[in-house]
Amino acid sequence: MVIDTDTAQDDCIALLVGLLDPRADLRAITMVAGNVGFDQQIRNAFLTLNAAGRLGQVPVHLGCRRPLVRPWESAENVHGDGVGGMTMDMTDCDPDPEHAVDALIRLVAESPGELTIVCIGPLTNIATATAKDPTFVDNVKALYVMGGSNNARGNITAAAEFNFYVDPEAAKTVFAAGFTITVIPWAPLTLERAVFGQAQLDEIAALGTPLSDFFTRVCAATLDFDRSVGIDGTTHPDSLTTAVLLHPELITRIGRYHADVETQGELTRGYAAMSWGVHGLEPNAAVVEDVDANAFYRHIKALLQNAASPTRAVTINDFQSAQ
Ligand SMILES: [Ca+2]
Repeated sequence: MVIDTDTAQDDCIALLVGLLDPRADLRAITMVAGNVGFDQQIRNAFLTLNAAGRLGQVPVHLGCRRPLVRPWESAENVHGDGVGGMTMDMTDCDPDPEHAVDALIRLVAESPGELTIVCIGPLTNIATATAKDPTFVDNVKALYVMGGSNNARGNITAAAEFNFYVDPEAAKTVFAAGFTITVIPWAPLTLERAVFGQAQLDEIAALGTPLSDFFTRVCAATLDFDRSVGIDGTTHPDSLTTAVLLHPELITRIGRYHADVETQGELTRGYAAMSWGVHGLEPNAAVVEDVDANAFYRHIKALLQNAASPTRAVTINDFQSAQ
């Protein structure tokens, strides 16, 4: 797999899944504009590689620094810096010189039909690769897309989930392009099945491993924000997206939909219109409707018990909480 990410909070945990799950073979990390400042996202990716003890082993390619046609909007009010104030010496933490879009095109061309791209940020890089190389769509095995809500509430607006809201034109392009797509939506799935409450967070903290400390730190700002908006725990849509690719048995219900994304709406920019088969539209995506929440939590907890330890010392600085 390749993980296309706007690295902050749960993106970091998704990268840990890609780096540490025995079933995973993570070939590259590609960066896209999204959650927090682009350069901060790069640092967050290297901090995560360090936490997994994999620094220097997986290339980080830098992609599009803004959405296709709109100014970038951040979720820094949700995530702070995305890593709870952690910093480390970034000497020799150099991104790969190849642009993320070119890397995606090359990697799937080298192994046609074999690589899945886990898309856990806005879809700008994927849409750009689709436009740049007409063979890209056919060379990709599948996209696992975290985004949108399944005819349910958004998070950045009433109608829209963040990834699709930030670059709705990219999301619309990707759904129309002919990929094999599995969607992991924000609502209701993430809100009902991928929130870790206080008892689970306490269990994770009690593991006492470097990775459990990393998890707690990375999720700190988002936990404050979630509680301020009535979500009683930390949210894990990106790590769920990565986990269901590797462990499809986590999925307990999935449906075929025609998914499209609103780009023009007065109140609904980025809304994911997911038509469930009665409107005469050909399905273009499988949408995960339910998962085994306990099994997902146990999967993440087991991952954090991993003995991996950081190769570089990490400093924890004061960080701006979402509150
Ligand atoms: Ca993300």
